Amino acid sequence: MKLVIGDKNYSSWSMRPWLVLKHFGIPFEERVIELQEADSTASILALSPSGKVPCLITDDRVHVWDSLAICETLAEQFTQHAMWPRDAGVRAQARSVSAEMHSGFVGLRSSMWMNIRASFPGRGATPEALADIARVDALWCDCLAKHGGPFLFGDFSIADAMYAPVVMRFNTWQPALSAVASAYARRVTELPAVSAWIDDALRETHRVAHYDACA
Ligand SMILES: N[C@@H](CCC(=O)N[C@@H](CS)C(=O)NCC(=O)O)C(=O)O
Repeated sequence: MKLVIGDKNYSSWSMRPWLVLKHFGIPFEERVIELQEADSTASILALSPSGKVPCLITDDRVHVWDSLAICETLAEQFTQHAMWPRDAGVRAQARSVSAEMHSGFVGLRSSMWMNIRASFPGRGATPEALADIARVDALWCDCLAKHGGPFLFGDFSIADAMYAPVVMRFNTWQPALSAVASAYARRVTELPAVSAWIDDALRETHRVAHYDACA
């Protein structure tokens, strides 16, 4: 099984299925394509029909693109792992918060992009980003209160993987968060799979100038 991803420093969508594979100990090969270079699109298109990363290529040559579709496919294939909560009602809630992340939070995503190596404290705080951050904070607090932590639905699940890139954004841009949300962000950052992704991002040498600059 091969996972095609972008730079670990910048590619927020790539981080999600990579974490699921790593956290649950599923062996896979990774292929990193450096983003925003002249040949990036052609290199991605050779492996991913959408022209986007991530894309999972399974042994039988099935291509699964889009981070949430990959996570769903992994959950279906590796049922021995509770990638989604086992309880149907809780699973529905976990799917809802994951889908909310997947299709929303445009204000946050556009003003506070993922750049693990960078530190831009207090920047990017547009009204749209702040409204999204307030919703993320409330959603995390609600899940942690209802399910008792340490992760959104108890044990680490796809829902946490979906929000891990948001944690990376918060580490870089450092918006004000509630104590509960800050503690959750710290727990996610310290997870072995997340630490491994961060270490790899710190070692990368490829740079995308416009993501490294903050006006
Ligand atoms: N909804 C998609 C989004 C994928 C996406 O936008 N990936 C970006 C990198 S993080 C990409 O492939 N960019 C390459 C390009 O636009 O050329 C997913 O969840 O996988």
